[in-house]
Amino acid sequence: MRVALINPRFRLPIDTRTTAHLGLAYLAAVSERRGDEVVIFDCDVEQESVVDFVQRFRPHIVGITANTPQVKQAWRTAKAIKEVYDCPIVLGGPHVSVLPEESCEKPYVDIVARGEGEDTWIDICNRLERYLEDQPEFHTEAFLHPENDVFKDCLGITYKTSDGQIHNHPDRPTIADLDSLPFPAYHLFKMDRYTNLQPATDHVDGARSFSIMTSRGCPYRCTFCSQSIMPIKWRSRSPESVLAEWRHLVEDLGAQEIGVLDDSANIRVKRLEEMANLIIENNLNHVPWIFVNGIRANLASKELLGLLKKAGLKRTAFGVETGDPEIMKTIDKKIDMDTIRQAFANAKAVNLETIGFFIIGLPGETRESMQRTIDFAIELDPVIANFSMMTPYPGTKVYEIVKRQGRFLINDWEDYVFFEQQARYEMGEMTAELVEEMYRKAYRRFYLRPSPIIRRLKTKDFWLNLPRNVRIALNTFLPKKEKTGLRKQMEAEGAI
Ligand code: B12
Ligand code: SF4
Repeated sequence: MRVALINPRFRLPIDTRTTAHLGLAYLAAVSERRGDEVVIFDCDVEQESVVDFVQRFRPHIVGITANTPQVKQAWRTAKAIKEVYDCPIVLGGPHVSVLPEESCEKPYVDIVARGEGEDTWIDICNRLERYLEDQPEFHTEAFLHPENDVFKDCLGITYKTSDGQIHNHPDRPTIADLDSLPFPAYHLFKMDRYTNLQPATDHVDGARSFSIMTSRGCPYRCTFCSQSIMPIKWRSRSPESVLAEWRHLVEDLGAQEIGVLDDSANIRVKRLEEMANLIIENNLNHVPWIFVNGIRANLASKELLGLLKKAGLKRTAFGVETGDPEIMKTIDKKIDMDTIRQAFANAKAVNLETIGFFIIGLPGETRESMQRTIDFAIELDPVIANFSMMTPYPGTKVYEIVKRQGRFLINDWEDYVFFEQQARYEMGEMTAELVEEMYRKAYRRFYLRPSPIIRRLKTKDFWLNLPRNVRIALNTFLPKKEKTGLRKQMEAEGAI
């Protein structure tokens, strides 16, 4: 079959980096293994319109990915396609996994695949192919007719039959053996149109920067995190499987930098040690790599980090979240400040660069607690401090807390991004003004110190991408107008 996998256009208000979508790369790989002709159409880098593409390629099925800020664009994309061309349209990804009915209610969305997608996607494609075997012409309406019952027993989907009924099938078990998955289909991306995900190496173009996932899911349940509600339990690949992909990235694709995207890569320390030893023994440690997401600080001993450094690790991130011990207890991170201090000290002792992820505006915060977060960031002094505006994603505990005790200042999924200066909710004494002030202060206090400025000015990337970097700096440091317009409009609509 001809299969189209689409990343809907969604550029963040800040000038974010553009990278190949690993979820689509996996779906494409399993489709190719099924024998399909696959095109990944990433609207962020394509010049052709998605409608022109679909009319030209005439896919038998279209899959569209959607996180929360992307979902409306996913709907627009689905609508535009359905208006000119009839085929089943399937949505997947973090947002629709949590709110499947919301998308299925749209007349132009047929199926939502929840959670991990590979097996569900192949199951859907197999059923479609069987159906098409004796159909001269395809009509969604006939395909999804309740009498056909094409999706009977198909796990992990929410879908709409042509009588308008929405059916919610049970979750699909997660893939038990991650080693059974093929490598992500990077050959289907126009790699030269991407940037590197999180530059650790000074100036590597996107065509030479790849992502890898060595484990999936996360056993923790932090109150603010979307990952904690994905129906995905923590599983890992064998060190041998990771090594084989690592070799492929370095030797076949010419990777000059690798980003490890795991949510919690160091849950099983022994596995990571074996992985590191294999990378060293196979002389693949000359390519620098980074932990893009936080690794668990409680499992980051000096010995482990030293070994990873030998294996080529250049930088690691830690999810610190807050500098306030009381707030820390409320977010279910299951970590304390001294453990975090020790993890940063361990990383620095073995000469690893560090990133700290911090959140401003968690439920219950005060001016003092947010100040403690800023002070803690300065004390830890990572190379990159990433302050996010607390954004309550649907399904998370924080979302429920705000719904009960606070008031949202956003009612549009497209605003669910966390690097903007606008507060996303208010609660008790935590006003938007206060959170926005502290958010700006965090960036100013952290970055307008001599050491981060000198560090940045010394990079080649800074000078090569000067206009972009100046734009980001201005966006970050200059105060923006408060969203009074939106608030007024929402008040008028009775939304807050
Ligand atoms: C790398 C990453 C990024 C990168 C690159 C994104 C990219 N091009 O893929 C960058 C830094 C750009 C990024 C940005 C953002 N990200 Co991000 N990101 C991630 C991260 C860490 C890994 C993504 C990944 O590759 N996963 C691995 C693949 C295999 O999983 P997947 O993409 O989810 O796909 C699987 C399933 O979801 C499903 N599936 C997905 N799409 C489809 C489509 C179909 C048809 C089907 C059948 C199935 C299916 O099947 C796939 C295979 O199993 C995730 C956390 C995570 N562990 O997933 C957060 C995550 C996806 N990001 C998140 C967020 C919030 C953002 C931002 C909004 C943050 C911001 N700046 O405000 C932006 C949005 C940017 C944008 N333009 O869309 C949230 C999403 C929450 C939500 N409710 O939507 C996550 C879950 C992090 C979290 N813990 O909260 N992100
Ligand atoms: S923040 Fe990190 S540790 Fe917590 S649930 Fe999310 S991925 Fe897991």
